[in-house]
Amino acid sequence: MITLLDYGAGNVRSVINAIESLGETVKIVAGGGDILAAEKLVFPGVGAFGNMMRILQEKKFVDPLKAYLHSNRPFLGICLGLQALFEHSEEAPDVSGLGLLAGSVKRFVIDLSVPHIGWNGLNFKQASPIFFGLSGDEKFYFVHSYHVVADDASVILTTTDYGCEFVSSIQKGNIIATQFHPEKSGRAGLVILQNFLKTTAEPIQPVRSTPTTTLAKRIIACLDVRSNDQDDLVVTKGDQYDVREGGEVRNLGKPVELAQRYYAEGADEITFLNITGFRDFPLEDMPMLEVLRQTSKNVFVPLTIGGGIRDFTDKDGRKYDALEVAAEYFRSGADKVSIGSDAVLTAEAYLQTGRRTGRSSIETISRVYGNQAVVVSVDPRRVYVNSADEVNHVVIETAMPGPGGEQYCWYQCTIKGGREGRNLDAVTLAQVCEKLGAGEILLNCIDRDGTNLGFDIELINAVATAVSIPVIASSGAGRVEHFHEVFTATEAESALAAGIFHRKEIPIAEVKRYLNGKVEVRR
Ligand code: 1PR
Repeated sequence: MITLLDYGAGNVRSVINAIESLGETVKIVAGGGDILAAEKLVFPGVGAFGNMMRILQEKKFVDPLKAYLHSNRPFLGICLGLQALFEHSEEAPDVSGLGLLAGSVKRFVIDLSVPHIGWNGLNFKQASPIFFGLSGDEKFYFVHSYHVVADDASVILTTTDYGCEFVSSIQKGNIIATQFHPEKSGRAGLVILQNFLKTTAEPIQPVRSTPTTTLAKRIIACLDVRSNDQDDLVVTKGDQYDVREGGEVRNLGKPVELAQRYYAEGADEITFLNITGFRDFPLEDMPMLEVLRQTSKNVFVPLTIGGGIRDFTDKDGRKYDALEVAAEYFRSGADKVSIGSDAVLTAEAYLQTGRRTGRSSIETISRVYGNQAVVVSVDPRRVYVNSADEVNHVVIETAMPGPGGEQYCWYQCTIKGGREGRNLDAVTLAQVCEKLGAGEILLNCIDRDGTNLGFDIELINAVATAVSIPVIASSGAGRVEHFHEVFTATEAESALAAGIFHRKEIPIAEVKRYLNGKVEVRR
């Protein structure tokens, strides 16, 4: 029996699912007594350090947790569950950590995108039973803006390189904690969890074949989901966002089955977009939540869900806010939520007043769940102009002139799945959303969507160079070379595709085979 400390923020479902998939049962902590009585405790921390410590205090978990840790019984901390073991964090300077280990938690000060999101490797500093069965070259899923700085080097199990060398796991006696998420790290992550659960594994110190670790470029499979005319929830796919063919919604398969297929084929991440979320309300659209619950049972890579994340009043007049919608998605197995239309409206309001309200979906969700949990999905369309100063937007000079020979264009944001164009450009939207707390930009392109013509490199460069958070390039992938182009001609951290995977034109493994040796990928 594994005892799991869930303090109510973020996705603990995937930790439970991963442990259960290894044949163990999980008991969730209901009170401090459960912590004191635990034989093996897992603490998956998600979100923001200050919020986590505040909730642990409120629930009176801090003293039992300290007592458990000092008893040296088996403990596995994950992500913030590692950071909590230290004395302080720059993320919340007035809040104390558990103080089991001397040292603090610092924000990355590097020239690369922050948060550090994606699959990276481990430099092994010591032997540990949790490494039993690893070759040393595996990659694990990270998502964080802060990292621990341990005063006592003897507790450091592994480090990882990302603009600097940082501590990615520690061990002190039976206390183990990782900055990465074993439950989201595919087979390699399950090996680590299994070693922790059975505690009979031999300590080993794997050796990497390269001197430093490198963050992999991610290949993301995207599933646009909606109900068809027969009311079945299906994966669909548009051509420039038009998902109907001969009047019918294209049906490319069942969401849970397709997600499982992509996991097995090596997808680094899976994104579900509830594309009619702008008119349906997710909390009344329960099938989408069920899709997440089912998928997260045996898909152990990060899951992002988008569609309908906004404040909403139902037909009985009950008000829901975006944070409640996001909370339900996280509880159902999502690791990140993606906000589309509401981000555009929020940015417009911010630009008009110059003030944050603190109440927007981006702000409220990032405050509780951390910036890394908030993706902004942008649906821009090219608008050609004759000169750079013709409009009051970020305009680029384009190598692909418009129908009238126009040499310039800007990228107009849309809402409601491309149905409504707004007076806001994609570069400004991305910058405002970063300022408000978004942790990642999912950059679609209506002109390229479903065309197989390749990613819009000009758009991606315009946005990726304007923000310091990671950008996911999306729309238009048609050949393996397109992935190589987007990773070498832009700073995009990941590339998302839909049609070529759904139609089985190019399997994910073939994309990775082609990139291998040219661009760092997870194999
Ligand atoms: O506005 O917060 O409710 O979110 C709605 C979400 O649904 C947004 O993220 C929006 O991008 C998405 N969406 C709405 N309508 C459509 C549509 O297609 N009619 N899909 C839609 C967007 C775009 C991609 C697609 C890539 C790759 N899908 O994510 O998967 O373009 O396709 P490709 O590789 O086949 O070219 P809200």
